[in-house]
Amino acid sequence: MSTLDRTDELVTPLTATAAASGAQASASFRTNEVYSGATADVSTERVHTVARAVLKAVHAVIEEHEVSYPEFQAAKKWLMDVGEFGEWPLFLDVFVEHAVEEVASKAQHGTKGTILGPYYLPGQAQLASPATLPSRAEEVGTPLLFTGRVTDLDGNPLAGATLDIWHADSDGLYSGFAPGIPDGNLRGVVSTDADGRFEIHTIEPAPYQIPTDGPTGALIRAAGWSAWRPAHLHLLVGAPGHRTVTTQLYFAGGEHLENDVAEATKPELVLNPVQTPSGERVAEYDFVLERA
Ligand code: MBD
Ligand code: FE
Repeated sequence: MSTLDRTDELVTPLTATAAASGAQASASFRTNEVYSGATADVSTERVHTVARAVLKAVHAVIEEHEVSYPEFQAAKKWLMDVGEFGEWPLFLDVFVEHAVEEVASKAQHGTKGTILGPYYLPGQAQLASPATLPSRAEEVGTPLLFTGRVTDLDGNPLAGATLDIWHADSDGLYSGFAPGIPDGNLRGVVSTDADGRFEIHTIEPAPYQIPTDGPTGALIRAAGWSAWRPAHLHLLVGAPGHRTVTTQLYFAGGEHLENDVAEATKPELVLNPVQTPSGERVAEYDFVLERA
């Protein structure tokens, strides 16, 4: 495992660093309600059962692979680095959250969910449909019209449903977590019209690469894994009286779709955008919400 120099500058203006985005993601995790459960009251019995099972699994790996003292100490250093770089939200959402989501989704109906990830921020601009997400005057990227309907399980339109949408820019960077991008860029909360329809104008995001200058990137490099997620839109889709769906939508034919490092793709969550004469690509998707 490669060694990381913790004395690297923590924040270089206008350069995205693992430590800076990790600090933002950690602060967001601690303050934003969407991650609540962080304060969940868990019984002694349950902590005993799950924590003991985790430790037993670790012991089994050490025994099976005859992990040595130097390897144990290198792993300890790496775990300390993940904490110091604020990369626990990133690491856990990339490598673990999909398993938790798969358990949760067993009892769910309607549009498939997938992982939330570390880059959600609440309180974005409220926009009526048709809407255009806030973007920079110089925003680069293929124009995208994302459109569709929100209905209940019986196909009845849900007027006043909300799509809380956020996505990376054409460099794969998120506002609020990378320097030099205005707050709220490529984020918004869009309400459906009387027929449950929405129209959202934005640009196509680029694939996302795990930061290469932090401990998560170091592990990925040391293990020879891919550091990429396919391009995606993040969404929280909700309506009064209905369960909010946390999901992501991907792009057919896009890079990394078959080997998402976060294992968060599902065949039902792939958009098939069509080219229009104006140069804008149009992607349609209908959401189905179950009652809360
Ligand atoms: C992302 O953009 C993301 O969506 C997830 C789940 C993890 C890391 C970065
Ligand atoms: Fe993402």
